[in-house]
Amino acid sequence: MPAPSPSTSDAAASLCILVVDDDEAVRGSIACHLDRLGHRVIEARDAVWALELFERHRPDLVLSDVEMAEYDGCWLARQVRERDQGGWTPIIFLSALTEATDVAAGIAAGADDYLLKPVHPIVLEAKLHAMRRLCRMRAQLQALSDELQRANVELQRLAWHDGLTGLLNRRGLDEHLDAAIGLAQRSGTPLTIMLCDVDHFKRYNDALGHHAGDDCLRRVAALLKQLARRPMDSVARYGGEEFALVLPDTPRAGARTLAHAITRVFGSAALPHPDSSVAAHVTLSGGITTCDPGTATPAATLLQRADEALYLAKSQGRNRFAS
Ligand code: GH3
Ligand code: MG
Ligand code: MG
Ligand code: MG
Ligand code: MG
Repeated sequence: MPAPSPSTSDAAASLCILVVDDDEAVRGSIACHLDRLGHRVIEARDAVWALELFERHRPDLVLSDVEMAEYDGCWLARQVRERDQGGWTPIIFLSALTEATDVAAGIAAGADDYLLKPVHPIVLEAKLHAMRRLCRMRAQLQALSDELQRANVELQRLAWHDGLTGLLNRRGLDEHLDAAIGLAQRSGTPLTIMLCDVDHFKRYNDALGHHAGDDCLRRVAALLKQLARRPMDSVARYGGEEFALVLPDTPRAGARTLAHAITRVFGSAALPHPDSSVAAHVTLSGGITTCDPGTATPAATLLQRADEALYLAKSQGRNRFAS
């Protein structure tokens, strides 16, 4: 009866197979058979040498004897599994030990299959195909899991960022602010929060339309990003036309300097505003609060203080910062 042939895709690629046996005749005969099937064979007559070859060639599969002088096949399987982290090299034991406990010990050591010697070439070939199929499924699972991980990263980016401006959104700000407060406490440095609100933005929309309003918010976001440009600074879209700046290691004087810079840059960037009571260009009002080193202030309290200061800046005439 002819041997059942495996599917063509299973039979297609040749494998690199590490054959380990202290009996030269057995090893030679297996190697010869695998060679005839078109596989690349590397041979070792003891477990230590096999491990060396494993690390050097990273074979697709290990076919190993169990009983060998000094270190046995179980030792080899354990070493291979330790070095296989994140991957999986199939290991098939070929052994003359027939006790059920020998089989169990071989599998426990890390082997995927355990065949009794002498193994029929057709059985060996069928086992190779089964292992190859498992490896392919494993690779597919790995690819799926990588894709899932990438999708999760993208999902988190979307969940934390604002679609219009690309800045952190409110949820991203909350996460970020908690981390910044913790870091400020641990490092004993002052943390400043600034809330900026576009003045008379409703009138801007009414005069130029919502599309122009969106463009304006993108320009405002880009300018704020340029101004708060230290790697640890972050800028978020807090709400419609409100932005929050989280400025680690920034004392009150540093915050005032940045506030002046913001007012100056918006004056010189001259985003025209056709209907503002403040200036002929887009202006911002801002509220500043600084958390002194060593004080533990919750995020909600800091945001509330910044909001109160912003309200003050608005009531004092806009286009200014208050703290
Ligand atoms: P104030 O100087 O007191 O801040 O006045 P204001 O008009 O800026 O404030 P108000 O809260 O009355 O109006 C905010 C406006 O911002 C109204 C709203 O339509 C607009 N807005 C909020 N989000 C967006 C957005 O994503 N795109 C556009 N184009 N407009 C937005
Ligand atoms: Mg042996
Ligand atoms: Mg507002
Ligand atoms: Mg406003
Ligand atoms: Mg308002």
